[in-house]
Amino acid sequence: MAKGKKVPEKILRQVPFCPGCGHGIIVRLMMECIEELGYNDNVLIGKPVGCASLLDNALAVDTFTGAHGRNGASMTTIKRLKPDMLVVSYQGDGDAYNIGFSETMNAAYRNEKFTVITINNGNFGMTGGQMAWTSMPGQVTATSVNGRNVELSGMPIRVPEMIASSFDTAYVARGSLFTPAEIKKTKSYIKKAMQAQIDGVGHSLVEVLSPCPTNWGLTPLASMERIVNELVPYFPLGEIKNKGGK
Ligand SMILES: Cc1ncc(C[n+]2csc(CCOP(=O)(O)OP(=O)(O)O)c2C)c(N)n1
Ligand code: SF4
Repeated sequence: MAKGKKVPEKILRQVPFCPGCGHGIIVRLMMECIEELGYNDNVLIGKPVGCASLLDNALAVDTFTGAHGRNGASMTTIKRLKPDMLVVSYQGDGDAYNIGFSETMNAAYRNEKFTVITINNGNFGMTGGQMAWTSMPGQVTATSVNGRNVELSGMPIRVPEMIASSFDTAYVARGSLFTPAEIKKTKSYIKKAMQAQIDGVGHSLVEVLSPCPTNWGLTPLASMERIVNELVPYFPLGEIKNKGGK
C-alpha cells in the first residue's frame, strides 16, 4: 500500500469540523502548498468569521482574523507592508461574498497581490445554515424554509467569473473535492494561485465547492453527490483565468 503523505509540519492538531465537511481537506491542501513552496516561516493566513474560526491555535503560522468579511481590506494592508510574505486569505462564501463583497471585489479590482481561497458550501455554516448568495434555486435553508425563491432573492452568484471577466487579476479557478483526482486538481489550482502571488503577477482567487453535510441534512456521501449533480452544472470547475508566471 502506498505510504500516506505526512501531515504538514505547521498543522498542530486535528480540527473538529463536522464529519464529511470540506474545510479540513481544503486547509490541508493550503498548508501542503505553503510547505511545498517553502513559505512555512514567511506566511500569513487571513482567517474569517465562520466555521474556519475552529482553526484558532491549530496552525503554527502567523494568522489574522479580520472582522466578518473584511479580510480583503486587512490582507491588502498586510501584503503592502510585507510584500515578501505569502499572504493567503481563507474565507467562507458568506464571509467573502455576502458580507465582505465590497472588500473582496475592491481588493481584486486593485489587483492586490495576495491569494484568496473561498469555501463555497452554499450557506452560512457556522450560524446554522442560513441562505447565502451561493445557495441554489429551491434550496431549503434556515432562512428559506420553502426553498430559495429566485424571484425574491436572485440567482446564485458566481464571484470568480465576475472577477476574472472584470478585473486585471492574475489567476482565478474553481475546484471541488468529490474524488481524489478533483482534490489533486484543486491543490494544483491553490498552488498556482500562490505562485502567481510569489511571482508578483497579481491577485489570485480559488473557489472550492465544499460539502456542509450538517446544514444540508445529507450524509457525507450524498453531499458529494449533490455537488456533482446539482452544483457543478451551475458552478463549472476548472481554471477561469491564468496569466502565467514570470
Ligand atoms: C458583522 C457580523 N455579522 C454576522 C456575524 C455572525 N456570523 C458569524 S459566522 C457567520 C456565517 C459564516 O458563514 P460562511 O462565511 O459562509 O462560513 P462557513 O461557516 O459556512 O464556513 C455569521 C453570519 C458576525 N460574526 N459578524
Ligand atoms: S457546519 Fe458545515 S461548514 Fe461548518 S464545520 Fe459543519 S459541515 Fe463544515
